[in-house]
Amino acid sequence: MQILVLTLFPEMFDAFWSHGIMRKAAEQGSITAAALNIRDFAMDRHQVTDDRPYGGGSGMVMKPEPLAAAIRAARERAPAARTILMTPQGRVFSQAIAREMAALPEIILVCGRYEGVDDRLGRDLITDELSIGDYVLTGGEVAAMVVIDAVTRLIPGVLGGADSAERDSFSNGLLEHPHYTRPPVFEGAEVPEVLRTGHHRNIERWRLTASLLRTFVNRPDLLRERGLAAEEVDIMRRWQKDLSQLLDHSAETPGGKRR
Ligand code: 9D3
Repeated sequence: MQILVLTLFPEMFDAFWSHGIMRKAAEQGSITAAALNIRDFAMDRHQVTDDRPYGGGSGMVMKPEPLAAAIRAARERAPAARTILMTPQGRVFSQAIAREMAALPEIILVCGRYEGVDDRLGRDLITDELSIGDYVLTGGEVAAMVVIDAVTRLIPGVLGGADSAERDSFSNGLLEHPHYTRPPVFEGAEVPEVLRTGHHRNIERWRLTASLLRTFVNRPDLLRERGLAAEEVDIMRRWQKDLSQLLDHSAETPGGKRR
């Protein structure tokens, strides 16, 4: 996949391209990636990229001409690319969108700064708009890195294990179970006994239980969306029964520390 980023801060991507998964993906030829400076496409002497908003108001707006020239130059290098504007107004990025994007041969990501880009740019130069969530960033660069990271690790051959990308959180719709490594006791906290038994069936059951409970407590929205398989219903009924017993017993015989 060819990835082109249009930004006023291309240096922000230098470290991003040269480490970890991005570096590996580039070295093995799974991606080629570059950040182009929008300012280089401004035609005036001072290479101005922003201007005051029509209608007044605080803040500045990105001028359309440098952005349009930058997008057209990027499209010459990547003619089949979708051109995706990173903006708080976009569709919210998700693992499902990452999967779709991982199948594309080329993408152009446009990073806004200031209050945003001149809206007339959207008419035919922008094919898609993406947000990464409901919080305020100072520009599209960090959001573009989030998208590129999530997409690149899904490109076949980029991650070590054949199925490791799709085995973790979100691929089965549950949060991950806890992980442990040595030492067996860390600052008084022990690794759960069952993980040291080598009893694979029990370990799988423990992990599924931990995943279900974590998801139930932290992300009940994910569980409602996904529903439960038969074995998962069994596990949750077991917990429902234990909790009911505790509550019934406490109603009859109140205990615990008074507050
Ligand atoms: C402070 C300005 N805001 C008015 C209340 C509007 C605003 C303009 C520009 C808010 C954020 C930005 C810059 N953000 C992005 O370019 C951006 C973004 C984000 O802020 N959140 C989530 N996803 C994205 S993608 C691009």
